[in-house]
Amino acid sequence: MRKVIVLSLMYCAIAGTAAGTGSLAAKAQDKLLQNAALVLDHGWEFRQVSAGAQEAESGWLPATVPGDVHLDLLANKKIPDPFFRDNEAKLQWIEGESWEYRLKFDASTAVLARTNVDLVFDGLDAAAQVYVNGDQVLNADNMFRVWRVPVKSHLHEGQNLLRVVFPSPIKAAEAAAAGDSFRLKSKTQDKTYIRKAAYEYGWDWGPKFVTSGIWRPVRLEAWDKARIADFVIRQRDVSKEVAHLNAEVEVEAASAGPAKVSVRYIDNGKPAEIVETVSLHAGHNVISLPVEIRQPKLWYPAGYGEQPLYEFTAEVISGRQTAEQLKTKAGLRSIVLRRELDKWGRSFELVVNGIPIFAKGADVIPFDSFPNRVTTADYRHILESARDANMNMIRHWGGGYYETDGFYSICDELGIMVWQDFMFGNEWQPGTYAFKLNIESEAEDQVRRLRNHPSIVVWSGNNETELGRNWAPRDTLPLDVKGQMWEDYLTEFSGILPRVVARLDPETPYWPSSPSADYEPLTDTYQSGDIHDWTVWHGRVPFSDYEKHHWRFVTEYGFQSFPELRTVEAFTEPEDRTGIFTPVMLAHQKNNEGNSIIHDYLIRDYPEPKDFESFLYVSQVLQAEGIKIGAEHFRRSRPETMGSIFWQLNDCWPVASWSSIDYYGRWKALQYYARRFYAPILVSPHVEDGSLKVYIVSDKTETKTAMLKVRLMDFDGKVLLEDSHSVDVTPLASKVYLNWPLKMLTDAGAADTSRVFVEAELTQGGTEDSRNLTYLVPVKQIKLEPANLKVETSQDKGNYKIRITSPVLARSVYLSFGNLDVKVSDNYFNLLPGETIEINATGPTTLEQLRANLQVRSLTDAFPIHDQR
Ligand code: BMA
Repeated sequence: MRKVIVLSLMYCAIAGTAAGTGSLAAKAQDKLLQNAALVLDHGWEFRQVSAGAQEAESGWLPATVPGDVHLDLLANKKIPDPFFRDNEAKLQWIEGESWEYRLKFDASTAVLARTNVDLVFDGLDAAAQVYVNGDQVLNADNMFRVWRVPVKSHLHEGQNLLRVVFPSPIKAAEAAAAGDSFRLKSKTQDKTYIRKAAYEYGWDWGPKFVTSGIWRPVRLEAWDKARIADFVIRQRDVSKEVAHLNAEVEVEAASAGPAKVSVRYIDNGKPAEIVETVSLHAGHNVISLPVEIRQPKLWYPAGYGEQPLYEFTAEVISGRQTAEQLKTKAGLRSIVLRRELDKWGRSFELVVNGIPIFAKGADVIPFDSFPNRVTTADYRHILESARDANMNMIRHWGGGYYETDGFYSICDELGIMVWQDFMFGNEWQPGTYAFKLNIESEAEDQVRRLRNHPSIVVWSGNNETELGRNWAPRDTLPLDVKGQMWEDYLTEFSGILPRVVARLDPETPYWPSSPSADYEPLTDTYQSGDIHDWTVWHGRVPFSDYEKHHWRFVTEYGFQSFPELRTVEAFTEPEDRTGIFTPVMLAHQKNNEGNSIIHDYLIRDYPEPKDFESFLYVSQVLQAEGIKIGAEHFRRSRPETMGSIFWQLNDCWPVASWSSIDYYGRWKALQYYARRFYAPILVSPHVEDGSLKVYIVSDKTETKTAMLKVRLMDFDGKVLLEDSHSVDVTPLASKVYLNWPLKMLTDAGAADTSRVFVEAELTQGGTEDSRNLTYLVPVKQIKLEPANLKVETSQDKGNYKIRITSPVLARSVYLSFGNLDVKVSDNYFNLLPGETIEINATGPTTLEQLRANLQVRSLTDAFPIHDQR
């Protein structure tokens, strides 16, 4: 969000010599007086540090900054593709080595003429020593901090040498941990002593690549009297009528003196400016300018309104010089995490601009094991996919890294709310004083950087550290040790972090951990806080068990599937694809027994798939159908439950995992299902208490008049029972709009309940809001007929139309296109008996190619003939 006005020093130098060109020269002179940044992103080299070779001029290879050592080795063809087959295991040596990066750069007279020159690293991963012309200027130990070091006295005219030495991260962590003798008692892991993305050490969906590198931009910043250290729009009180804001400009001044601070913005189409003359003291100054905007255009989560952003520009003028300008954007909204005692315990709901929002979404993990190859287009694709699947929230999970500004800017633009974990994933954290200071600085850096993003609606302390407080190896520790650990935990996650949030971003709620009940007791009758429901998958219970609980807010629940064949082909050889238990398929499954769990659940509901590709397909249907049960139950349970965030949206490499979109951005069945089960108005037929009840769940803020049609049908399309009536759908609520006792269904001719289904459909003015099917028997007992799909393709200008029809009910119809990049308007959908569905397809293909590659199958096609039901 924050943008430093970056002046190219090159430009200053050239323009400065253009004397006599009138206003250009004057302008250039002006700019020379402004603060300037020299971005150090070209000309880097790296090498492995080998014993005794420190001084040698050998082994240097070109490097990319920002980047990391794995990507540099790959670019220099020193290692094979880390994601192919089982290459991960062959690349573990890299983390045991030390690496060195260097840059020779010219410091121009213009830079050296400035009073202050700072070397700024936006991120070093992680343990690193930095040298300028041989002098050590920094010893870094936290990937998530911004490091600013005054270096003027170390620079000289002409060529300078910047060196960054990364000791082996494993050895550096061991050395850092050695300073804390308590770790032996508390069994705290060495790796936690260096602040580094936890997933680099491997996760139950991710490979282990513990890397090193200058992973965020680095630059020299030159300034004289003052620089703007930070600029934030504090939202004291925001309503539809008026927004009372404070524009806070933080100024670092080299010396005391007067200055003019101004803030400009556009108010209802008209430019507005607030100016204040202040006397700065040497050091850190906070200047707070009150701003009032009448009838503000508020920022809303997706589905509730627009996402307008106001741009503000801060300027500091000292003497006759403009020292610096900084721009920021703000989305004006009020946000409350409402926690009130109610009949179920204590509520947990996000209220944005006065509207209680049911949070619909998924957890987000890092987009790659090597963050620097993630592009803005990648972020956009995944986040737009979330928006397109009717999500309004993601939880940005704590085992990775704080994302780039670009990522959060896209969330701002799309109205995707972010539950932002601080980056602490599962492991117990050290309790030393030095560690506490370190994480306080980290939290300050990150909250400052991200607080202007309206999308961030919750800061949360960590992922599952509180939950795991008594997990092995901590379960057997002596009580006094546990007591000390708990004190340290509370200091960190209910002391340091919330204090930083309260100081720097008090308008955004803080939550101590995910999951947590904020230390309240939980009983069968008293529910409070958020939950990770892993009874399904880790607990191996059936999907229907989701319906046993009425949680307040679910921040994780999930089930794995395999990615589609094309993705599997990208990391395998043909011999790896003979089954899901080959060594390479197992190398791309990181959860213990994960492939067996998928298989076990699959055969509870379906016959054994007939081949490898069918297995991949059925695994996706299994996952999607399972999560649908949870998601619809949670939505039906509003207002008791106010959030459904499933685990997980994306992948960091090609793998069998809980994701709904694979590493290559390909939607799995779950993502298509999510678009339906997260529809703004959901119709959800459900068999309970001896009845078929049809719920309608509405996220709309107004009553909607719609047509509800419910039909009991057999698989050949014979309608046994039908009801169709107009309903006024209550806003922001879940209610039953039709109730058929099951006896009514059997009386209507549903004698063989394994061959019938109920279709519920909600339309407004003929347009479908939601359509949903349910069955009267468990999945295993459903007796489908082979579908014999009829497919026709045609061309319509640049697009293709695919018309599919089936005489009988066809479940989870799946269109695939071999290696063609074809986008479809829908996939994994149900086709009613006799119905024709037209799918739009786009992509770089001819009609002939499309026809040759298109495969359309439905569930029964995945099983051997004798098992098709
Ligand atoms: C929870 C998450 C992740 C994990 C997932 C699946 O523990 O917070 O750590 O990947 O479940 O096991």
